[in-house]
This record gives sequence, structure tokens and C-alpha cells, in this order.
Amino acid sequence: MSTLRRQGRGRVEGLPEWDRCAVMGVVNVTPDSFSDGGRWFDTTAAVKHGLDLVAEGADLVDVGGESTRPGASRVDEGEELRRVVPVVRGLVSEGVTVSVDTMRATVAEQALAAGARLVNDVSGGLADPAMIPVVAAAEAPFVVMHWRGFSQDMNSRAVYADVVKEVVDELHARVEAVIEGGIAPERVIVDPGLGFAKNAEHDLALVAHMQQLHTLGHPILVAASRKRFLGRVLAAGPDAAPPPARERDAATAAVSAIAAHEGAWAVRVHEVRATADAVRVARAVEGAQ
Ligand code: PMM
Repeated sequence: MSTLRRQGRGRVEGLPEWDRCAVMGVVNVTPDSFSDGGRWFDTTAAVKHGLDLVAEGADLVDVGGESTRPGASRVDEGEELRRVVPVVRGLVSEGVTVSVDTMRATVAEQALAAGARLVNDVSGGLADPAMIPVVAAAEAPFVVMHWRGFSQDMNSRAVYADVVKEVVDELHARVEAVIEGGIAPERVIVDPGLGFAKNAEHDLALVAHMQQLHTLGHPILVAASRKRFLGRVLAAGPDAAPPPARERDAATAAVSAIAAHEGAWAVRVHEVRATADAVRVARAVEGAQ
């Protein structure tokens, strides 16, 4: 494995260390997420689903209460707290390593108080100015995702001359800002933000050039699960309808194998079983080299 790839795998201060790419299972406690909206919109069902994901091989579980699908409008803070915090508490009480997927500092703060170990902010700290101080004070690890604006109009921001260079440069600026804001460098994880202000070609280019993300020097999280670019890849032709989100899990596992082989620290997926196999295959191949 190249030095750059190994750096990307890296250890994240404050989280367990895995000897392979970690699998982050997704629990969306929302009525409207694009691939699983409404299915776990109840605390008991959501906790059970998280436990099922762990039984299937998830190393950690990402709990979110706000849909970020393109065009989605924002949920209010009280509602997001009601959705997320009890699920975090329930999973933590069962010994699960939990990450909270939120753009709000209050939600991050309460989720951390309930035992969450990692804050996954798709805005990389841009949506809420209180986020970075909260995460810094809690000494929690933080995911900095590449983001250009809220979901309502993000598709209009999918304009790049060189997507890989611009994503790396913009992520670099965000990483500097969060470190400047007090989050320790060894707690920062980067994520290219597949599907966020990006079209299918952009997403594929970012997967193809993951080595460039390693130049940032931080562990990399890749979240391709069921996304639109996979729908485009799987559609029978350029004008054919893509298969529905839940029929994109084999394609997701294929990206998981590629990401793991390229040295990603973790992959974030809805369907864990196939990806758990994919990362183990990647690990075995690595060990055979
Ligand atoms: N994508 C979604 C939600 N959270 N978090 C990170 N770090 N990276 C992502 O690409 C990401 C995310 C949207 O997917 P979902 O609504 O299907 O969970």
C-alpha cells in the first residue's frame, strides 16, 4: 500500500482503530431521506435498525435527523433534536460507536452528551458558526465534507473547471478553518461529498482520483451509498430511468471495494452486509501484496 494511501487510512484520535476500512452504517431518522426515508422514523425502530447494522458488520452507526437529498428543505431544530438524541442514547446504551450526522451545533452538543463519539457535518462547519467551537470544546472527531450550500439549490452549484482540484482546494481551506477553530488535526476526517453540488461525472472523477484527496493528509470517508451517480451508471442507457435507490446496493458495495483499496478510512452505507464483505476482500488483497 502506498504511503499516501496509508495516511488516508490513518488513525482518528478518539475512535477505535480498525485494521481495514471501517464500515459506517446509516440510520436516517427522517420521513424523507431519498433512499430510506420513513423506514426508521420512530425511536424504537431506528435503534433496532442500528443494532441490526452492527450485527451485519457495521463498525459504527451514523444517526441523522435531517434529509440532505437534493431539493430538501430544512427541518427545525427542536424536531431534529427529538429525532436524533433518543436514538443516539439508545444505541450508545447498547455499546455501539455512534456518529451524529448534523449541521447544527446544538444537535451535535446534545448527541455528544448522549454518548456520540463523532460529529459528521455535511457542511464542514459552514452551516452553523457555533459548530466548530462545540466540537473543539468536546474534543470530538469531526468530518469535514466538501459542501457548497444547502440542498435546496445545491445542483446549481455543480459547476467546476477541474472538479478534483477544486474539491481538494476547497476541502483544504475548510480543514485549515476547523483547525484554526480549535479542532485537533488528528481528529479531522475529510469527505469529498459525493452528490453534493456534483453531477455523476464529478462523482466518478472524485472516486477515480481518490489519491488526490490523500494529499490533504487526513483520513478519508467515502459516502457513495445508493447515490444518483450510481443510478446513472446502472441505467440501461443515457435516457433510461435509473433503478430505484434500494436497487443500488451491489453498485454501492463495488464502490466500497474501490474506496477501501484506495485507502479510505471508512465507507458510509445503508446496506452493510455487502460492504462488510467488500472491505474484507480489499484487506485480504492488501495483505497478499
Ligand atoms: N451523504 C448523505 C448524508 N450524510 N455524510 C457524509 N459525511 N458524506 C456524505 O456524502 C453524506 C453524509 C446523504 O445520503 P443519505 O440521505 O442517503 O443518507
